[in-house]
Amino acid sequence: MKQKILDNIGKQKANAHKAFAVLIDPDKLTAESLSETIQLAKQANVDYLFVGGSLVVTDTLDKVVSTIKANCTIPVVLFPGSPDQITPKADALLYLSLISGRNPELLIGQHVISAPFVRQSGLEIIPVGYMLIDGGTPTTVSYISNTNPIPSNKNDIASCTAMAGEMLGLKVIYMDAGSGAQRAIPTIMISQVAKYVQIPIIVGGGITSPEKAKENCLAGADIIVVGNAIEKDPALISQMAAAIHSLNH
Ligand code: 1GP
Repeated sequence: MKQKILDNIGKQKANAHKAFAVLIDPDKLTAESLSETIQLAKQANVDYLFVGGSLVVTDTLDKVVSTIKANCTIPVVLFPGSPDQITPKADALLYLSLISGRNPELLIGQHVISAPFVRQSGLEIIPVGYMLIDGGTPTTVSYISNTNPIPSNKNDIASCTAMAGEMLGLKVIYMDAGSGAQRAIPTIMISQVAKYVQIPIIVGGGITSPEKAKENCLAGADIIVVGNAIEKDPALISQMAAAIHSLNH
């Protein structure tokens, strides 16, 4: 099975290259705002476009991904809130196991049900240990997943969860405070987790400033994901990208 994007993420980590992913929620975009986001992402050399949301209530996923693919070469990575948010038109799929929670459906159950469909899609599969961290207020993802996030001051729980995920063979850890979180993940927790795992770390949820994005990278995040803040202010794409990429040689 092809592993182009995962290989690239691994190479970027090996070269200490920090990457920026813009999260596109198909429900929150108009045709105009999608086209603006694509243009700004191209200009800012955004590394990845993640597409998905906890709840995709419209049927625009396919169309959004086709539009992105027709207009830029930035890899499109699905970040699905549920197994029906999959389109073979994307480049890869974050195959998420919610390892911070104790809901068997999101650890393995839904994966079993959707396995033939996912395999058939031909998408590159990226096995991800997905860790929800408390962001100060219940987010859509904690409500929908029916799981408790890891408390934001429990660095040891976060580190052990990430370590277990790595030893189970997951290829990436995604630390997420949830979309629109009141508080982003504390830098100290990111650096603790980074100390204990070798695999790449994605960090997202509630990141609203380029400074915070940069701080997270210095703490050990390899890919920063921003969605909400960019929906409110698309100009942040270039500022975030500049802050993150300023750390690359
Ligand atoms: C959510 O990590 C992503 O799953 C991005 O969060 O929308 O708060 O940037 P924001």
